Amino acid sequence: MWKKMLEELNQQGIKPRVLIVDDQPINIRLLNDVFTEQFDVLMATTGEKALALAKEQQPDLILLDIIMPEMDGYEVCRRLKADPLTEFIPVIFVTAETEADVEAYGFEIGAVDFIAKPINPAVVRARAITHLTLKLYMDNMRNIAWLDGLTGLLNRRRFDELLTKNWLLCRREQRPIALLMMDVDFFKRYNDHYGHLAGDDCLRTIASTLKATLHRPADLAFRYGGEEFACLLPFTDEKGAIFCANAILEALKALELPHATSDIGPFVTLSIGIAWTIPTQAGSWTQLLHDADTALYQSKSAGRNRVSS
Ligand code: GH3
Ligand code: MG
Ligand code: MG
Ligand code: MG
Repeated sequence: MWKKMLEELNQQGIKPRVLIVDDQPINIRLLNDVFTEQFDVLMATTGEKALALAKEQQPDLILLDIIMPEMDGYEVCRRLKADPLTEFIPVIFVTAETEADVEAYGFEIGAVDFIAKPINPAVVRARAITHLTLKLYMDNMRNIAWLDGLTGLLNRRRFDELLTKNWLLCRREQRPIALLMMDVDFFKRYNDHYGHLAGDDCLRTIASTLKATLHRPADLAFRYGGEEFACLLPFTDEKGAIFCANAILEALKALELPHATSDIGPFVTLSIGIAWTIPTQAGSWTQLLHDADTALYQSKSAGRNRVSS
């Protein structure tokens, strides 16, 4: 069953990506021979390089050696699992260390499997394909649960989860966190004038504008509800948040999307509210949400198409 799924992917011209990490080139070569035909193979001989490649190339699977000079496989695995950009990539340890407590520890820090060296090519392939398939199923599930169907942005459910998560992260590191709340101006009239399908298209265009405008990998864009959007900017203070908000308004302005019935037209515009803080032990993220809402309301009442904080 697993094997069939990989064959189907290959037939569609899709090669899943596997990252092989080992300090010994000979081991990499052996594993490469196992995967090269049906997979897109990436290789790293140090932990540092592995982490950088994983972030950049988003492999579907990582085969990880444990004993390596400088950063060992355990540390690589811990860091992969701690980073939101790599936490869902399955890690399989490939190692000559076959003691049960070593194996148990590997599972504890987030590995999905263990393969003993010297490797048996058929076993490695079978296990890799099994985990790969599970990963692809999980990706689908996460997409259904977390993405908004219309715009492809993260949805409100994911907003709630990531707001809490990033709040705690910024509190731990005593770094600022900023939130932008956005609402399309006179959007009811847009629908009334251009029709609901055109309204949907407009929301999709705004969503891609948000995505294209945010540059840091940690920045997150959401469809908060109907014609409301949010951007969560960890490690960002007021200055950074104002910069992002203005960049969003500028990018939208440059598109010149017609809105003939807007009081401040003739183009589609947004109102934005900004809030930011350095989270404290006593504080809560609900205050951030409340402050961003208040600021958004200010932008609306001050004439729309503007940023308030
Ligand atoms: P304001 O400038 O004060 O924000 O005015 P507004 O008309 O944008 O605000 P209001 O809340 O009255 O209207 C929001 C509109 O957004 C009404 C609703 O039909 C529309 N809307 C919400 N979700 C969707 C959607 O998924 N697709 C489309 N086409 N329209 C949507
Ligand atoms: Mg080694
Ligand atoms: Mg609204
Ligand atoms: Mg609106």
